[in-house]
Amino acid sequence: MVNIILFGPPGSGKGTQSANLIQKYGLIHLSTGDLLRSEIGAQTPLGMEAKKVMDQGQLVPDEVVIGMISSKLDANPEARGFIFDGFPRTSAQAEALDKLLALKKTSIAAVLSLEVPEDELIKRLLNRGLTSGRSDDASEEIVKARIVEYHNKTAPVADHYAKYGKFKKIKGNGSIDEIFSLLSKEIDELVSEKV
Ligand code: B4P
Repeated sequence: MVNIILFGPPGSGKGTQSANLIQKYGLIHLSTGDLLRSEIGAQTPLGMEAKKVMDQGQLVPDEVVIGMISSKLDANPEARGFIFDGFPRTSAQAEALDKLLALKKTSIAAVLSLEVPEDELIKRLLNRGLTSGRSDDASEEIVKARIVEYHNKTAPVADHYAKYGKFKKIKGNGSIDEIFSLLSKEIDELVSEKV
């Protein structure tokens, strides 16, 4: 199994690149953002609670997202591996993920972190907000709050995996194809180590 965390601030391209990587490597895409938006779309109680938090640019409580990931892992016992997109976003989530994977006798192979300057992140998210209907992309104030939340709560996840030599920075600014090639080069090495 090859399990990869695609890491980086809001708007760094995690979702964009995941969509292409799962096609190439036959991995399963687990995006907590997509899972939460589907709960919001279905107007479930979980979705309605999550929306209030997301609309302020804040993170949804750990137990909610950990529960969602745990059931998705259980639902895919035959997977060749997973791309985790937008998860883990806190140290508690990282510890929970390590434990869940250990129970399945596997682990994270690498954390690939998309590095993008802040002005570019803001530009991308506001631009997406013009067409996506996503309320968390609707104003510069919310977008900036999400970036602050990232620095406060998510950046420590990098240290958690750097301790094990699993953290790698990838240039996230450039064409989508160029960044895809950089990520593929890293994943090719991980896949060849497993064979
Ligand atoms: P997410 O859905 O994870 O999304 P994101 O951080 O906004 O974006 P991503 O990095 O995937 O960027 P994308 O490819 O879309 O999170 C949304 C919210 O959900 C969070 O703020 C939080 O409230 C909640 N949440 C999710 N997971 C959670 C967790 N684990 N714990 C707690 N709360 C959680 O790209 C963005 C834009 O840039 C797109 O328009 C794209 O087309 C464009 N783009 C991408 N690559 C580009 C490139 N190379 N050049 C130019 N534009 C590019």
